[in-house]
Amino acid sequence: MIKAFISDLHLEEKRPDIADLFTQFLGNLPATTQSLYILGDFFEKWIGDDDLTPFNKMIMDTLKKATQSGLPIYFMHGNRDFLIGKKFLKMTGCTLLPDEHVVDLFGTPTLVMHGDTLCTQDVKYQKFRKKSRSWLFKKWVMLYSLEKRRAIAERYREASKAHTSTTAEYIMDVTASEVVRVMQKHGVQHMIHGHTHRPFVHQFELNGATATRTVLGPWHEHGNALLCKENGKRETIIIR
Ligand SMILES: [Mn+2]
Repeated sequence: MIKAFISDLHLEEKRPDIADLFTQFLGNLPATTQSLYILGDFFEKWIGDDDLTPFNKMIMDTLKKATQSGLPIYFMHGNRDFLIGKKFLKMTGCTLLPDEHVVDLFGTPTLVMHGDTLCTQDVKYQKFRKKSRSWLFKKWVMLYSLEKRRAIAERYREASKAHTSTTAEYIMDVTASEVVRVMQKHGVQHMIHGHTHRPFVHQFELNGATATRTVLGPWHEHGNALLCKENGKRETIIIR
């Protein structure tokens, strides 16, 4: 049996190649794959479940086909697609997970997250995050027309680009103490997340034993996924 993990595909209309990689990835998943976890930023942006462009519909159909063929897909919000809601889930058959979720990896409890909440030194972003995730903000945003929301999203994207290009690298990486705090909170020794686009398996000591933090890679240059097997083995696959 296999549990598969991906994040940060940043799917968007102007990169049909990434959508192709995703379809290819789904089609080539081993038959023993028990479930797929998408840990956020699946889309480059999501302005509401009513934004049913041909591209979005095509991606949703791909997801639906997979879930209907018997592959459970678990979905977590990223900072770019947190407006994914009930309609999307219903149309695709995906199940939404909370921002912090413990997966039973064949006997090893493993915390999965998008990863943005771990970057606590980015105070400006955390402030925005807190505001934007409230139901009130979401409700308010959804009152705007699709066109207006598209413009707002574009503005946010520009602001975010400017912010990341002027913010120090270390501030945009995870805060070690926050990693420890959240792992202790859930009583786990292992964690998987995305967001930082710095794929790596970090090993460190926690509670007198080895702990790991696996960072998933983005799909800008090629697809990549983490496959966790029943025997405890892990494999990172590259999709080209
Ligand atoms: Mn992200």
